[in-house]
Amino acid sequence: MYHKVVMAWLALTTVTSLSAKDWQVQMLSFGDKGPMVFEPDFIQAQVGDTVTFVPTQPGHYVQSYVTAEGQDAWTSTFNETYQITLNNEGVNLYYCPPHLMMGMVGMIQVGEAINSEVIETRYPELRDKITLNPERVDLILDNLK
Ligand SMILES: [Cu+2]
Repeated sequence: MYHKVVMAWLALTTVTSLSAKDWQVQMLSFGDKGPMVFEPDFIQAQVGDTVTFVPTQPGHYVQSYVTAEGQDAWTSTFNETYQITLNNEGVNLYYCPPHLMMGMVGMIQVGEAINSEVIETRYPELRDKITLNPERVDLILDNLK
């Protein structure tokens, strides 16, 4: 009996470690951290995972700002459920264009943050456009440290 349980557990963990994960990111006009947010706003993913942006509340879309090397840039349309596949290691920074001013920004790290210098170089230009509570977005970038 014990042997059977262990074998079942081994089979289950093997399947889990081999299968890619789909991360769900909600686009919200009001979330746990305030107005105009992606939830969660930071994901630590692995190569092969997918991310689905879900228009839980209307009026949002998602566009990449900096992508990992080899990762295609992306832009969805308003209120679209949009999925990307993470084929490359590195960090992806993205935002909701109509609400960038309000700090609607998110970040996806895939494996190691091998392009963190590119993110840090390009972030100030994005941050300059955020007028409401840019400190909230700084906290997202702190995940790189
Ligand atoms: Cu938005």
